[in-house]
Amino acid sequence: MTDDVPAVADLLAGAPRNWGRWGADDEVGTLNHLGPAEVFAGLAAVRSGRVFTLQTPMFHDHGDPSSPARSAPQRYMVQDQGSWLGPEPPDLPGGARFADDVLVSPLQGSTQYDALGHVWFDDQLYNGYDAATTIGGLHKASVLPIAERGVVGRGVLLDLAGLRGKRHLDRDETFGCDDLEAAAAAQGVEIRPHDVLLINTGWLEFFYSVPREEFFGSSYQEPGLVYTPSLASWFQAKEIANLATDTIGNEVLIDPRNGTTLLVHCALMRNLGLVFTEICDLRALVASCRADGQWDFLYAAAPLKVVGGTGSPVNPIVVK
Ligand code: UVW
Repeated sequence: MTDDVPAVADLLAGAPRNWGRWGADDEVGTLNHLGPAEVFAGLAAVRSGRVFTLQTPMFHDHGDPSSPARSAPQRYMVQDQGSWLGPEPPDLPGGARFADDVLVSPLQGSTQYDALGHVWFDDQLYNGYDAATTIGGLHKASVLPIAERGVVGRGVLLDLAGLRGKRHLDRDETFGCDDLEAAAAAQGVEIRPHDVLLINTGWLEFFYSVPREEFFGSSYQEPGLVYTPSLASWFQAKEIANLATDTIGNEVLIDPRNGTTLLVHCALMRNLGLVFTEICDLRALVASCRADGQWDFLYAAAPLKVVGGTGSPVNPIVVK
């Protein structure tokens, strides 16, 4: 550990936790807030039936906005018409043909759900699970129970870029729960218990407007939530079921005040069991909400059932 960077454990001493709240075996945390009543709350927010999909396109000409710290997703063809034009065509009698390809990608390589065991400190994951249970795949708090459950509820979009009158927030620009409340008030939307909270920083708008190299720069930083004790208390008291943003980490990755990394993940994901969705392409949804003033909707997402997975690519669906 770098000498002048404080320990996350010290910064979060006494911070709120939801460990044990949903039982000693719980692996889905705040998704426990979602049930039939929340599905109906989401359905009640549907007014026009207009559908939005929130995954960023994979292998877009512009590149993928996934973390430069991870290997880039790859896709390659293993069979196409060229296979039949070559010297050893596949043996497929009758004239039918098919194309196949292979995807190799970090599970965090696109818009994604994080498993609750994705980030930890002090050798303990969410709900007190031993960090040794991550070895060889997450044996506890993997993405599988999240995927098996599915996520459906009322979503609310908070337009932080709009609140600050910017196309996108700046690198290192932070916000907290007071700003979330201010955005909701400015937009005239109510944040209700058990909502799925989506936050627009405009960061993907920025990604697609500049060359990828310029976006990531030599040392990558992004705007986002910054930890304060009141932030953790706010999320716990509001009983937010799922946090989704248009950035890679849902937080300012390196805390500009103390140099720690992933402090919000530790406080909200590890301590509270708050489920994170990252790199959401909110551009079309933001444009629509700004135009019609409707900031709540039905939100649904089905991450992939990856046994032991630390996360899963996902294409969340919003219906307004
Ligand atoms: C890390 O950066 C470790 O994770 P995430 O993809 O959740 O931001």
